[in-house]
Parts: sequence; C-alpha cells; structure tokens
Amino acid sequence: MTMAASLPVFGRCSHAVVRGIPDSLAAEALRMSGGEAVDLEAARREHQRYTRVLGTELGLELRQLPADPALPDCVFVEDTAVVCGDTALLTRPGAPSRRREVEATKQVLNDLNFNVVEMTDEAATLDGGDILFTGKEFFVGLSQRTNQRGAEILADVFKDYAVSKVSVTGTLHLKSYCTMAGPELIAIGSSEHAQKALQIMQEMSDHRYDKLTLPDDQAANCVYLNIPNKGHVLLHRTAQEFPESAKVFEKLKNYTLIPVSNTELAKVDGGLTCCSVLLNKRA
Ligand code: M3B
Repeated sequence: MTMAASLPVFGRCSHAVVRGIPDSLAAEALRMSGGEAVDLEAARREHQRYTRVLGTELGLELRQLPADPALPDCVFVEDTAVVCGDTALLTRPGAPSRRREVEATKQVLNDLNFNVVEMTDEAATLDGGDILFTGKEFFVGLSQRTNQRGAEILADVFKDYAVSKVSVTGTLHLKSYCTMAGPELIAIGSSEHAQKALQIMQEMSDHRYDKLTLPDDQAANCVYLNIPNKGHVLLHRTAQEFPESAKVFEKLKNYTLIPVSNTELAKVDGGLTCCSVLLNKRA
C-alpha cells in the first residue's frame, strides 16, 4: 500500500524555544522610544504564563534557554531564526548588540537536527520579526533591522516558496502590526502604516487571504497554533490591555482563545510572537 505524503498542517508545532529575561533588559534592551520603566518581576510573571501556555496547556515540548545578561534583548528569540519545514535559517540581526543571541538558538536547532543555515554575509541583516510566513509564501519586511540582502538570502534558502518584500514604516518590524491568525487569515492592525502594508502584500500575492482587522496594531501580533485534538488555537493580547481588539478575537468561531498579557515586554517593543521560535519535528 502506498500512502500519500500528508500536507503540512498550518500552525502545527511540536516544540517551542523560549529564553529567559535577563536583569539587563530593564535598562539596556533596545527600544524605539523611551517611556515607562519595565517591571522585571511582572515581565517574568507574564513570560512564565506565556511559557506555561505553550508547554503545559498546549503540550509543546519546551526548550528553555537561559537568559544571558550580556544580551539584554535575548528573550526575543523569534528574531534569531526563521524555521520552515526541516530548514532553519539563523539570522544576522540588524542591531549589532543582538548578533550573539543567535549562538544559543543555533545550538538548540542543531540538537533538534534541523538543517541549519547561517547568514554569514556581512552585508545582510534580518530579524525574524520581519518574516511573515503564510503557509503559502513569505513576506519579508524591509525595516530598520532587515535589508535587501537579508531578504535575498532568505529567498535563496526557502526556494520552494515565493518571497515578496514589503516596506515597514511607522514601527520596528513587519510583525509589529500583522501576523497569521489562522490558515489564510491575516491579522492586521488599523493604522495607516499597517493597512498600507497589507494592501501591498495583497497586490504582490497570487493567493487570497481573509483578514482579521484589529483596532490596535499591537494586538495584531498574535500566535496561531493548530494543536491535535484542539484545532485552532490563538494566543492574543488581553481585554485589559486592548478591550476593542479583544472583542474582535472573541468573535472567532471554532477557536480556543487564550488571552496572554504582555504589558512589560511591550515597553521594549516585544510582542507575543517575539518570545518563541515554534518548530515542528514530525516523528
Ligand atoms: C522585538 C524585539 C524588541 C527588541 C519581535 C515582532 C513584532 C511586536 N527590544 N522582536 N520579533 N518583533 O513584535
């Protein structure tokens, strides 16, 4: 008997890589603009809940990397790798102070037997927060952190997929105002910058996506997973943080919705996707 190779299920994951929050985050993490001080204890509480949701509630196998005080932004592991199928592209983060964050991610991805590719070109920069994988194609945000050369390398590595570039304005990363909220469903913020980016992505794409418009750009950064026996699962920002956006999420049918607050890391431009690298190691 022959069996058809099964198509990958969008959002299916077996493992999550997370990393601790160093004390140095409070004073030294990069931020777009000054503002309120980070309450480290509250940040760690929120991060612990995020980690428990992925590990305990959703059953993903966790790889928890220790915080490195020399790397104030190290909790934002998403920026260090782009993983699709069995291939992991280690990034060259746009901020020089973040380059060494990649080392710990490299080790864990090697341990998990991914086909690990490094971005060695010194002209290239790329942060994972600028990479939107829709299941059908990649969009790469050209931003303060990700450049043309970085985008070209990503396109070379993931040859099976179309890769389109979109300018990121008004914020740090492409995923600061859009993520996937389900298969073929793009969560998008309401700001002019976000709407413009969506319009460009739609024009460049051969696919049609549905959209979930959130009143708040920050709320458009959510984490979609497809969990066996649970189906569609979405981690999204809480009603306390973004009441109007929470109402939009609450209207989704056939979803397990998991509100996760992220008030502290948001002060240093971090969202929900930033704090994990999601992997699928099939048996
Ligand atoms: C944020 C890094 C902040 C550094 C993530 C994606 C969008 C809202 N201080 N990194 N990947 N950004 O998040």
